[in-house]
Amino acid sequence: MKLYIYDHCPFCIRARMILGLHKLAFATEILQNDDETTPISLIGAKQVPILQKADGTYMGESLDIVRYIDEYAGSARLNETIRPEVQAWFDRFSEYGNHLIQPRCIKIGLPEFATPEAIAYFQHKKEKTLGSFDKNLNKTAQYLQQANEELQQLNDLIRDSGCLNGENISMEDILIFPLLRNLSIVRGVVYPQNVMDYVMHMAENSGVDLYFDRAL
Ligand SMILES: N[C@@H](CCC(=O)N[C@@H](CS)C(=O)NCC(=O)O)C(=O)O
Repeated sequence: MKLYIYDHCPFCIRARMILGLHKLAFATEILQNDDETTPISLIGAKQVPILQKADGTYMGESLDIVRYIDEYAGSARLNETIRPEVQAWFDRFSEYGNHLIQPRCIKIGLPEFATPEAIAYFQHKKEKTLGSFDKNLNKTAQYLQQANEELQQLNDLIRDSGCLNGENISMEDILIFPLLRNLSIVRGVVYPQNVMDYVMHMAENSGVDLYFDRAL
C-alpha cells in the first residue's frame, strides 16, 4: 500500500497514524504542494491523503482511509465514540491553530515545499482565509496565549498517555493527535504534563515524527 501525503497535512497524519498503530508496512510519496495533476489523476480532486490499496485502486478522504485500514488490519475496531468536550476542543483548535501552524510550515524545509512555486501556491491559497502569513507571525504571542490556555483544558480530558479515552484507541485520537503533532512546529508552547506524555507516547506508537527539533 502507498500513501500520498504532504508532511504538514493533519488529515494525512490520521492515515499515517492508523497504519502505524497497526504496524502495517506502507510506502509514502510526498507530493509537491502545487502538483495538481497527480492527485486529480488519482482521485479526481486536488487533495491528500490518497491511499493506493493493495489491489492498486485509490481512495481519498482521511476518515474513509482510517476506517478502511482499521478493518483491513482486522485486529481491532476503532472506537467511534467522541466525547462532546473533546469534539468541542477540536472545533476550537480548528479555528485558531492554523494561524500559528501554517505560516511556519513553509519555513522548516518540508519536502512538499521543495520549490519556490510550491511555497507560493500554498501561501497564496492559505492567506485567502488566514490573512498575511507575516501578520499572523507577528501575532504569535496572542495565539500562543490562546493555545496554552486550551492545552490546559485538554490536559483534563486525557485519561491515559496511550489513548485519550483511557480504554482504547478511538476517533478521539485520530482527531486530536494530528493537531498536537502540528502544534509541535510552534516554539514557546507550554505543554501540561498529560498533554506532553500523550504527544510523546502517540508519536512513538504511531511512528509519526514531531517537529520539536525544528520549532519556530
Ligand atoms: N476531507 C478531506 C480533507 C483533506 C484536505 O483538506 N487536505 C488538504 C491538505 S491538509 C489538501 O489536500 N488541500 C488541497 C491543497 O492544499 O491545495 C480529508 O479528510 O481527507
